[in-house]
Amino acid sequence: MSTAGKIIKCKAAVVWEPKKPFSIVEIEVAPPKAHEVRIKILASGICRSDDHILSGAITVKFPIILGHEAAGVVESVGEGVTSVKPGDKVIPLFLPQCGKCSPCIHPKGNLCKMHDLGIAAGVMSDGTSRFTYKGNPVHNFASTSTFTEYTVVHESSVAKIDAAAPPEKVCLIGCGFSTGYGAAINSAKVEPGSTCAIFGLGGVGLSAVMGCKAAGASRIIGVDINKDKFPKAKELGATECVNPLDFKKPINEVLFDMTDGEGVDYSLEVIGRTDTMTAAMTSCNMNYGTSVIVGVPPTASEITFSPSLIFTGRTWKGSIFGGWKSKDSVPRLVSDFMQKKFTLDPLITHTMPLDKINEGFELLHTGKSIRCVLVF
Ligand code: COD
Ligand code: ZN
Ligand code: ZN
Repeated sequence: MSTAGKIIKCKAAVVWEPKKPFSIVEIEVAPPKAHEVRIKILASGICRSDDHILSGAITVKFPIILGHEAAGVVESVGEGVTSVKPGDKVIPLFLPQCGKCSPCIHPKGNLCKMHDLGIAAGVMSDGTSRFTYKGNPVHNFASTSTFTEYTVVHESSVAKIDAAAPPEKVCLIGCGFSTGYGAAINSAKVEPGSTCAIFGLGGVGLSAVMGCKAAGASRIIGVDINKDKFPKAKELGATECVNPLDFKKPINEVLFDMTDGEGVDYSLEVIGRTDTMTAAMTSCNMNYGTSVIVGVPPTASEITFSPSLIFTGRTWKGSIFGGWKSKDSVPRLVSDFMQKKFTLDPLITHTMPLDKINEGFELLHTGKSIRCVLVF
């Protein structure tokens, strides 16, 4: 029996307030309105950004359904939707691409004005949520909300992908993989023969390592305070790994020592801390080095630094979703994966059902997982 046009009751992981675990409850998911798409989620990865909400580092409105790195199948579409149809395999996009706003039109832009990052309104464009619990609204997250069996997104927040793509793997293209890989290729624009330093070797940092390798870097130095991350980083292309805790001097000085006093050509901060953002910037060559902030900064954080660090020629920039225009690029990245141009398997360390989501976050907290994928 078709569910189109009807309310769907399904299981979801709801967070009621910060620093509290997820509760698995039955929610109601309203049908998609005009230009909206209801998706049956098949797999969703657990990303550090979800944890930033739980810890309170990023502020949102509660109750909320988190999750933004998923793959699924379109269940039904609202009026006027043309880019996807029921049955299509899709990836929800936490960074939309409306195709009409100035960053969407500009060839170098990707931060579509329809995004809900930072602002965290937690509602659809008409100001309401499609989720309710016992009749009371539950907020959505990052235009996606994927820790639920069904979600509703705007048409600009969903991309159709190859029907044969394995959802439990390509879900990582919805955030972690594309963010790290694109930060190296599109944002840093890593060049062949260059030296790179990647600060933070989680799922996003390891994807940045893969991006540096694909771009032809000769030296890729992984930096992490958890040495257990080093073997995988080396498997994926890091030529050396260093633990800042093993040194008395600051890590930027260590990296200068390792590069004959030159500093690295490219550094990427993939942790989300202000101290490591500054350390990464000061680790790159003072004249032609480029440093990219990939990690999500804590809400309302600030950095104080000497302008002379930039005056000498360094470039300090940031990137969201690896600089990719999401709706155009995600299907292409999935095709590249299907053609084995890169691998996702080493990033997926754990797979479990939605019911075990709190265990999945525990693995992230204890540093035991790279990516834990929830399968539905
Ligand atoms: N020095 C060195 N390494 C450190 C330090 C430190 N002081 N502190 C932590 N680390 C290491 C950890 O040991 C860990 O290995 C790594 O840094 C961080 O990895 P994870 O697994 O916690 O995180 P990731 O890789 O899943 O994600 C990190 C980001 C910060 C990039 C994350 O927030 C993210 O996915 N951002 C995506 C960008 C974005 O735009 N998101 C918006 C979606 S809502
Ligand atoms: Zn993410
Ligand atoms: Zn746009």
